[in-house]
Amino acid sequence: MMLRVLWLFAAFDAALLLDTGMLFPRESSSREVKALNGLWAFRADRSPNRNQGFERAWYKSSLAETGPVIDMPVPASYNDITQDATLRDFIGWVWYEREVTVPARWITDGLRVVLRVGSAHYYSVVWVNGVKVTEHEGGHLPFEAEIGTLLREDPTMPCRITIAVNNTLTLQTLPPGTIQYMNDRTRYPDGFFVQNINFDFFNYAGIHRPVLLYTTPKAYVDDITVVTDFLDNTGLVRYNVSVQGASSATVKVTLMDKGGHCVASSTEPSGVLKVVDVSLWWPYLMHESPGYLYSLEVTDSESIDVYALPVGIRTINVTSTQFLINNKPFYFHGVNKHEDADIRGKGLDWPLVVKDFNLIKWLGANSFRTSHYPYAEEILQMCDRHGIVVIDESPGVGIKDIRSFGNASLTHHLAVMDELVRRDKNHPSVVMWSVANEPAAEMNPAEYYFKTLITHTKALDPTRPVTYVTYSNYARDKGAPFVDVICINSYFSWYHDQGHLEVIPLQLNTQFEDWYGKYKKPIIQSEYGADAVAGLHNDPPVMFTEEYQKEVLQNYHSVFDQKRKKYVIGELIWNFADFMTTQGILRVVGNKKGIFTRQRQPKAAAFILKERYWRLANETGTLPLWTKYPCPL
Ligand code: GCB
Repeated sequence: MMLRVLWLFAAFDAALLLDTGMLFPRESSSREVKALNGLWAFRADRSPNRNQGFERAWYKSSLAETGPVIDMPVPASYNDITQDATLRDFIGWVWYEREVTVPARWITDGLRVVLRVGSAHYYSVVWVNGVKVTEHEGGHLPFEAEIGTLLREDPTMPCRITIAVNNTLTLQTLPPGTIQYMNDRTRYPDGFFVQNINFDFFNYAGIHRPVLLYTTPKAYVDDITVVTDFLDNTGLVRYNVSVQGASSATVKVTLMDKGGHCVASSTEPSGVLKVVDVSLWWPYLMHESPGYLYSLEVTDSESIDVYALPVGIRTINVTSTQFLINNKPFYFHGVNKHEDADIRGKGLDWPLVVKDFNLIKWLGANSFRTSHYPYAEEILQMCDRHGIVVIDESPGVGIKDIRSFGNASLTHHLAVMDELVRRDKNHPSVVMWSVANEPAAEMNPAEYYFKTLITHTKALDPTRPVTYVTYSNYARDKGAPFVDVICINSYFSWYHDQGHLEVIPLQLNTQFEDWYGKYKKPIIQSEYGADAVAGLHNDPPVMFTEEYQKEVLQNYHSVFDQKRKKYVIGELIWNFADFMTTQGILRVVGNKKGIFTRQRQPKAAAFILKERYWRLANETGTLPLWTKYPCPL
């Protein structure tokens, strides 16, 4: 037991490299949250250099005074909201604005008032009443600014929030991209340019996640980190709390079970809580009651601020052939997703989120990868509660150009990993970090790049394995020596050997034997699949029909079944649902490799996978009680 506790302490020292917190805003007896979702005024800066908004300081007055504005819902991508193709494909600065009146007590009571943007794609600048309060590089992750002093300057004035967002990608952004000007005036009009990207999803832009105002007292809980373990029946919750603005560093922490009973408590800012008769956090289909969450209630010494963090107690370990959750082998039978839907693009949408979880559970899937960027925190909270296991991926997708392996790129990538780990470190559902998808890992600079990135991520969080997802040749992959788990994408009989389904078993077998033979690490088939246009049929199968997609899957499955007894620890279908991409001759109104359509209706492949996943669950897990009764989900 003592050794375990020491190990937990060691884990923490490294995690403390992150200094300020990014706790999800939660209401409590000391905190209020006000959502600024709904309609905002919106204006795209269509000036030739896209810079008129800054030159004329659009943030200094109401946006409507600067020129024509339209209604824009938040959260949502702006691209598919209007009938205007030039706004759909717009590149450059767009401006959002709305006014908000805050309760007088927020000002008179001397509270901290924080403005938080869940995510905006890609570069954002924020002003409050014309004063710049923050800027942030990168989509997919939250950023904040404390704005209380600005509100106090004139409490009678409604507060005007202006957010400028720019979706321009460069060789140093994540994902990378380039702007290409077309200078041949016989073929392109003056000023014509395109944005080139190396990733296969539509580059949706705008304010994608909720914008919130929240309050805390002046002395407040800034960050909490938990790392969990257990020994026999005793759970161990090693925690570290940082409080800002208080004279004394003492805190009160109380761990409550689901029934609201206190199971452990302490008055130290860091320590280990022991939980007798622990209820562990288990994945869906691995236990009768998956997703068990305790609540860690934290207050500062004077009980002025109160924050409650959900905590799942579980362990993760990786051997050369297995992925262990709570010391039991876990087999990923899951999906890759996208944040993507009709009209709202990448905007967070609760009906869609809940529908997707119902489909995941219907399918018998126990996991997903957040391909190819961090998903909304609200989605990870659902995973915690439902026991859906997550491989949490950074936006490191499309790193193909050698200039994207330079110092500036690496520095930004390290900063993004800091932000990602800081945001998601406490989610029990998150079991592994993926630092990138399909980088050009055969290039020489990839070795230093991935060694640095993976070492850094492990220092941030020594409790979770780290991987990146590869598509390169096993012998030339420069980053594979540094990962804990090998994740491989392959598309046999799709991007090559078209129409030859019969080559899949041989090629897949070779793939697994080569990679395992060289690295002796467990392998996840992190992508495989085929496009199928829903309703298109042909037998014998032909590419793009539902029959072909089905047979691709079945051919892969026969090999998975041999190898999962050895070192293959998971299979994730590409993709959960059809999704939008840029236009191109390989895409039929988007990528059609979904087993569900974009509107979430099943194709034939969904039933194949459902049958398989439930069979795997029956073999490897414990089905929840409700599956034993004729009770529909
Ligand atoms: C891949 C990529 C994914 C693509 C997929 C495809 O390897 O990781 O982003 O969408 O292939 O369908 O080509």
